[in-house]
Amino acid sequence: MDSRDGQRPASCTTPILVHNPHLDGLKNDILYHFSLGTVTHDLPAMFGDVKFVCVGGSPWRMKSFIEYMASILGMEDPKADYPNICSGTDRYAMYKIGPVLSVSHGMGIPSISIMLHELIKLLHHAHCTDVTIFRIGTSGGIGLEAGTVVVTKQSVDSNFLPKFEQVILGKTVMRNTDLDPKLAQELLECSKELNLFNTHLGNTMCTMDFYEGQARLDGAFCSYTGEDKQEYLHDAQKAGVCNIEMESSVFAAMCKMSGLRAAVVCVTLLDRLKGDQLTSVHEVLKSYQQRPQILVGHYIKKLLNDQKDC
Ligand code: R2B
Ligand code: URA
Repeated sequence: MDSRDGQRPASCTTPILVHNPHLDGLKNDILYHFSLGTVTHDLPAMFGDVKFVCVGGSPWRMKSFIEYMASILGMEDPKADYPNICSGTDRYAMYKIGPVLSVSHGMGIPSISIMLHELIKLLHHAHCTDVTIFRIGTSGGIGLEAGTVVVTKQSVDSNFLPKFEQVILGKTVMRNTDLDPKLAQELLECSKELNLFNTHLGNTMCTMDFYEGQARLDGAFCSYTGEDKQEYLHDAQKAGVCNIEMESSVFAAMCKMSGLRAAVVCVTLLDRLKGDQLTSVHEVLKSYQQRPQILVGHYIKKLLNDQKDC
């Protein structure tokens, strides 16, 4: 890959945008859920060099991602126990190695949305430029073998529409869920180079719930039949939905508003046309969860190597 394809030329830097006139009036912007702040921490010194951010649900997985990045970038320190930068709180965990930041976001739209507000402000206060962000995670596949990686083309809602609805002052505001098509293509190329697992480009349905919201028959409540479920999932498939998860829509919307190049890379843990319960053994699920990390890790390593060669 030509580094010029992956990143903007040095002469044309893209800042991280916030759209909030009230922020200028804050003497100390407290990023409460990170336990960081603009007065208590030197954010430009701590984060000014960040070029890649990877976010994912579990704190444990985000620590293992930074350990993996350290190993593939040759930045591993056998004595280092990568410290959690947000150790003052147990809401989110954050790790950093060189230009790579890894942050957990919990489950669901409200949780990732709070994290992204503070992450975007953090990158803005740190004067970061040209940042690429990835959500790596798990999902339920539709008509795909378990373990398939899906790079999201468009994040769609439960009616298969590419939008995220945010309620502001009691009014519903529609936000666009476009992701960077070039970044998605570059990730697919990386997957071909790796040749380790199947990777698809497709739409991702983002839901508000894991059970009824994803047409499962095994929640505490269920008011529909197995046939209703199959019909809904087949309709989703016809609309180009390859997988279902719970954060991509607000992730796409917020990244677009802030000028972050963004991609969603999720592995499927099961084929929802065949069942609802996660029956694979722990080791198999763990190895599936490493696949988005391997793909994004390869992409980051390649871009950093291309830049060194320039
Ligand atoms: C995927 O997996 C989680 C639910 O198990 C949720 O955070 C998601 O998007
Ligand atoms: N995550 C989801 O949101 N759904 C699944 O089916 C599996 C993982």
